[in-house]
Amino acid sequence: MQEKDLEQTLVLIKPDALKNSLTGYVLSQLSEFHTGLRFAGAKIVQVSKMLAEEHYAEHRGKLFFPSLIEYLTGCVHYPDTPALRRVVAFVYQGPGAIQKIRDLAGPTNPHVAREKKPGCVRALGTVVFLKSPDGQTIGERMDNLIHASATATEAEREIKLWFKPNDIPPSMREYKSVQCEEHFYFRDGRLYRKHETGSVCLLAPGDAVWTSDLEALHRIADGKEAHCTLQAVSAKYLINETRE
Ligand code: 3AN
Repeated sequence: MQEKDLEQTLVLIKPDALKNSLTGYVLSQLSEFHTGLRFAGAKIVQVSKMLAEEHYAEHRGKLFFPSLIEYLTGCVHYPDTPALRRVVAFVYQGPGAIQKIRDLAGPTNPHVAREKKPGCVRALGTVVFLKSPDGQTIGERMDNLIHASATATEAEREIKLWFKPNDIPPSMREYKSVQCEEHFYFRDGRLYRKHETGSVCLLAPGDAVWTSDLEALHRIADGKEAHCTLQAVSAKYLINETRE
């Protein structure tokens, strides 16, 4: 396979799409027949607050951020049925994967999507006004059904955030991974090298790990600044581990 054929992108089918039974529609829009792209990874995820906050880290501090997290974690669309709060995550692979899926998704804002690109997936989304406790409109949240990575740098960050190396067949893995030779545990936002009561094992000897994650874990364990947060490394190992 040629280098350019290996381009990968992350797609999330978000809770509003699941609630409206649009998963099949989205998948058929993105099918290999229409796009020439292939699945390299797929999983059903009950999205933790930690994973949602890392995914949307660039929006931290913005007015709509808390609402965005509530949306991605499924709390908005499934307020009374936590068991149904899910996102379906995919890695798609193939020539021009990032741009092809961005084009099919369409503009971020569903109103703009309907006006500028009728027929795109996000044209079926909606915009929700955010209100202050006294009823004033203070912003908006875009319920736009799918997420698709915007750039190659974002695709790498996002795929490594949602997927472990061995969630992707070795022949389809685009980013470097190695075999871990140590133990790493996580509890209450801290990293441990030995098991502590209540800690979760992130990695054990023999596990496949993204090389960049292992570098970050070493730096964090040594008290140094890393290229990403401990949460960004840990979130994927905690996927579907516990009920939120
Ligand atoms: P896209 O999803 O098209 O890549 P981003 O990454 O800029 O767009 O934004 C991620 C998500 O944050 C969007 N899908 C949307 O739900 C929300 N968002 C972005 N900008 C705004 C905004 N100005 N007001 C409300 N929500 C926003």
